[in-house]
Amino acid sequence: MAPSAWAVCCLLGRLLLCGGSPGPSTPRLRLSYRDLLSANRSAIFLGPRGSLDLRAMYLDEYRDRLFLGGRDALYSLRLDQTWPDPREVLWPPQPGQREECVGKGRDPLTECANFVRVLKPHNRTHLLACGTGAFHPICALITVGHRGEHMLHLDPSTVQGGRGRCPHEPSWPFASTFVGGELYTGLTADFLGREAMIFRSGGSRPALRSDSDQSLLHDPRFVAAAPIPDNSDQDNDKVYFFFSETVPSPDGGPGHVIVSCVGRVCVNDAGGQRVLVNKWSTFLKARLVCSVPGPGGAETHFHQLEDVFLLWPKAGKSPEVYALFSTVSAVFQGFAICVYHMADIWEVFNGPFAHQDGPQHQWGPYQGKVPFPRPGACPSKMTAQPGRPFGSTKDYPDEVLQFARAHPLMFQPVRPRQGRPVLVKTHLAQQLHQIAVDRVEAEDGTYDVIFLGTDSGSVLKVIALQAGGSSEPEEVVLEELQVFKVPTPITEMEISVKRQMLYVGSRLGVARLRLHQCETYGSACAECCLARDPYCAWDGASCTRYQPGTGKRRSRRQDIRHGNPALQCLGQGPEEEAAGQVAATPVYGTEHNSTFLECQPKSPQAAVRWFLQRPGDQGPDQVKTDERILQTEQGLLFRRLSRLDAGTYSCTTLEHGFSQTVVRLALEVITAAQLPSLFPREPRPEEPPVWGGLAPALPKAWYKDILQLIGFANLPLVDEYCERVWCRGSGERLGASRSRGKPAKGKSWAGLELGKKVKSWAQAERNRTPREVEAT
Ligand SMILES: *[C@@H]1O[C@H](CO)[C@@H](O)[C@H](O)[C@H]1NC(C)=O
Ligand SMILES: *[C@@H]1O[C@H](CO)[C@@H](O)[C@H](O)[C@H]1NC(C)=O
Ligand SMILES: CC(=O)N[C@H]1CO[C@H](CO)[C@@H](O)[C@@H]1O
Repeated sequence: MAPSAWAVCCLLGRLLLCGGSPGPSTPRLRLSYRDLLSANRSAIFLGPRGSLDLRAMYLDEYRDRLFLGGRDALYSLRLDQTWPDPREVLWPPQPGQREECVGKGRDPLTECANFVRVLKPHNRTHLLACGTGAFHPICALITVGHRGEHMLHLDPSTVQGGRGRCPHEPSWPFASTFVGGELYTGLTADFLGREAMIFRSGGSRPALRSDSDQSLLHDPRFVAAAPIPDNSDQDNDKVYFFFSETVPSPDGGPGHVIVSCVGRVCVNDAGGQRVLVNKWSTFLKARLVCSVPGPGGAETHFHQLEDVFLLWPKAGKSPEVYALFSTVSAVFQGFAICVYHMADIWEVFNGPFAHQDGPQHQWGPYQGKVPFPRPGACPSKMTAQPGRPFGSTKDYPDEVLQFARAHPLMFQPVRPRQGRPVLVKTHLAQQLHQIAVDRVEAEDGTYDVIFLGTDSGSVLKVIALQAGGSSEPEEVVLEELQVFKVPTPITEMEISVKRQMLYVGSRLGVARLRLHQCETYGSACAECCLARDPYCAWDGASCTRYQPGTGKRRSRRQDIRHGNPALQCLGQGPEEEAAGQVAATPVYGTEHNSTFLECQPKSPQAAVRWFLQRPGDQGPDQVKTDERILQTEQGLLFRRLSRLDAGTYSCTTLEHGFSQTVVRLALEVITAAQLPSLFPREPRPEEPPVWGGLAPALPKAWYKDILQLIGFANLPLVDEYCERVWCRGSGERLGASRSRGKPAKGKSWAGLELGKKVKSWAQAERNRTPREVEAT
C-alpha cells in the first residue's frame, strides 16, 4: 500500500517543529535500543516467556550471580557471561490460594499469583525468598550453591508463612533488608493494605513490630531500608528506613500533604518489658527536606520520595544518601536529587523531639526534661555503665518507653548538602523512578555519575557540576540510553562497580548495561573531549576508559568541567586538518519544489550552522533562513527551490566554542526544463498528484527515507504536528490546505525530496523491468 501523502506531510511537520535550540538537559548522546544491543553496550534477559513480571532483583557480587523474582518464578543468571544458561525455578502460590484470591474479587492475572518481592542472602548456600502467594505471603529457602556453582533449587519443605516479611500486594512500595540473620521490612502487612509497620523476623529472637496503637506511620510508602553503623561500636548499629507519608496538613488546615522521612531502629532493640512488648522501643523518624528557593522567598518542595541510593565511600564508614524526589502540583511537575550526609541525619536525631500539647496545637520542640537513656538510643556501653544498668531495651524504664511512644518524630528536618538539590529536572517528557550513583575519578577531579531510570524504559546518565560559590549546579546529561525496546517504567537498578555494569530491571525483564563505552563518542580527540564523560579520556589515539594513576598521564586528554577541545586537543590527531575539508557530496533538487539537506550531528547539544559557498563567490556565507528556507533539527529544508540556491552547503556544529564541519553537500538544481528527460513517467490518473509529477513508485522510497530520518518511534506524534503545520502560516502553505485528512485535489504538494537519492533512483528506475516496478 502506498503511504498517503498526508502521512508524509505529517512527517514533514515533525521535521519542521523539532527545530530550535537544544535545552541544557538535552543529552549529549542518545542511543536507541538497537544501538545499545548492536554495540554490546547492553544485553537483555526477558525469560523464557518473553516477560518476567519482575518484582525483585538481588545482585550477588560474591557469587557473581544476579537473582530475579518474577511472577510464580525465580531466576539465576551468571554475571561473568551474557546470560548463557539462566536457571529457572517455578514457584506458584500454595495449593488453593490462587482460587481463594480470585474468589475474594482480586484480579487473577495481576494479583492472584506468587509475585516474588524478597530475595536476600540467608547464608553461604541459601537465599531467602518471599512472595505474595496470591495475597497469602509465603517464604522459602532457595539453594543456590557455593561460589562457583550455578544451581537454583527450591525445597518445598522450607515453604512457610510470610506474613510481615512480604506484602500481600504485588506493586505497593515495599522495602526490606537482611541484617544478622534477620529480615527487616517496611510494609503493610495485611490483606487490605492498611496495617503499615516496620517488622523484624527470622532470627532466634521474637519478632518485633511497630506499635499500631500509636500512629507512628501515616500511610507510608517505603522506598529503601539499609543497615548503617553509627560508629565502630556495633551496639549502636541501626537500620534506616526511607519512606514518604501522607499526613494531615501541618497548618491545621483541611486535607493532607505528602512528606518524606528517614526512620531508624536499633539492631539490638528487643522491645519493652511491660510497655511496648515485642514492639520497637527505639524507633525515631525525621523529615527529609528537599526544596529550592523560589522568587520572593517561597520554597518549591519536592515531597514524594521516589528512590534512595546509598553511596558508600571507599574509605570511611558512613554513606552519602542520594535521594530522588518528585513533586506533582497543579502548576508544576518536577524531580530533584538531594544528597544527605549521615552526620546531618545524626545531628537531627540527637536534637530536640517534636512535641504537640494537643491535637489542635502547633508542633514545637520538646523543652522538658528528656529521660535517660535518651529515647531512641541503643543499649550500649554508654547505657550499661555502673549505676545505669540498661543492658537491653527491656531494662529501659517505662518512662523512657512512654516518651519514645509519644515522641517518635524529631523537631528539626534533615536538610540536604548545601541546602538545596544537586539536580532539579522540570518539564521532562518522562518520569524518573530509580537512581544509582558511581563515584568516578577523572583527570580534573572526582565526579558522581548519576544514573536515572525513567518510566519509558530508558536510563539517563548525568553529572552535576558544582560551579564555585553559590551559583546553581550545571547539569550535564551525558547519555540517554533506551534500554528496553518498549516504554516501560524502570523499577530496579543495581550498580556493580567491580564489573562496571548497571543492572536495570523493569516488569519485562532485566538488562545488563555497561556504565561507559568510550568509543561511542567518536574517533577524534575533540569528540571525546566534548563528551565530558568522566569515565572517558583521549589517550592519544582513541577515546578510552580513563584509568586514574596509570602511566602515560600527560597524553591523557579530558576536560569534564569545561569540555574544551580547543585546549585539550591541540595537535591530537588528523581531524583538525580534515575539518572544513570534508568532501562535498553531490545532491540534486528540482526547481520550484522542496528539497531537504540532511545533517544530524552526533550531539543534540551542538548548535548547527549552515554555510553556502556559491560558485564564483568569494567565501562561504551563513545561510539565511526565512519562510522559504527552514532550519530543522534534521537538516535544511527548502520549501521551494530556486536556481540561485545551487552551491556547496556546509553543515557545521558549534559546541563549547569548538566548531566542526559535519557534512558538505554540493546542491545542483535541476531546472524545470530538464525535468521531463529525467522523469518521463506520468502519474496514473487515480493517484493524487502529490508527488509533484514523480513516478508512483517513488513515494515508497521517499517514505522509507523519511521514516528513517525521523524514527518509527515518533510516528504517533505525527498527526499532532500535522494539524499545526498544515493549518498554520499564511500565503504559501506546504502545497495544500487540509480537507478531510487529505491534501486538496489539484493543489499538488511537492513533498520532501531527499535530493541525493533522486538521481540514483531515476537511474535505477530506468533500468528496471515493468515486473519489478509492479512488485514494489
Ligand atoms: C558482542 O559480543 C558478542 C559475543 O560476546 C561478540 O560475538 C560480538 O562480536 C560483539 N560485538 C561487538 C560490536 O563488540
Ligand atoms: C544454610 O541454611 C540452610 C537452612 O537453614 C542449611 O540447611 C544449610 O546447611 C546452611 N548452609 C550453610 C553453609 O551454613
Ligand atoms: C520533480 C518534481 O517534483 N517536479 C514538480 C515540481 O513542482 C512543479 C510545480 O509545483 C511540478 O509541476 C513539477 O512536476
